[in-house]
Amino acid sequence: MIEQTLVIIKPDGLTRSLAGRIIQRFEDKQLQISQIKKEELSQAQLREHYHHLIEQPFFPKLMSYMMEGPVLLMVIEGENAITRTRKIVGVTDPMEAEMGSLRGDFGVDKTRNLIHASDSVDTAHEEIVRFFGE
Ligand code: YYY
Ligand code: MG
Repeated sequence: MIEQTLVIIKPDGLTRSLAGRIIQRFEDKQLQISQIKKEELSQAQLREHYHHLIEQPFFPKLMSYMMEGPVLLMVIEGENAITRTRKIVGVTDPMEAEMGSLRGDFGVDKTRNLIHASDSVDTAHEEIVRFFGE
């Protein structure tokens, strides 16, 4: 099934000039960019996006990381895009992520893990609407 998913290249992905290589990985696997924009996320947007994590001890660290600078927001589209994008990105902790995945190759630690990708059909829809509108 053709799906859309939301990907965010986190601030260090841009300051480290990794955007081109990250996008290449998606394109290599026949996933296409359907929308893209560079933006600084506000505290309010981030609290909404990470609402399920607000009570976590790492939440303040996550917020300051995500506000270090602008991010690149993308809607990625293709066959089974949600699952395939998560696979290309790798698991949350870069130490656990497979080599060859983006987090495995470029992630720093559990917070500085470079990329966000939606985790289900429902969250993908919710997150695309949140950042790009209907
Ligand atoms: O979906 P994914 O990004 O792989 O992980 P989540 O469990 O949804 O957590 C979202 C986000 O929170 C994660 O990408 C970094 C941050 N985080 C953290 O800073 N420290 C942790 N121990 C766990 C998650
Ligand atoms: Mg998640």
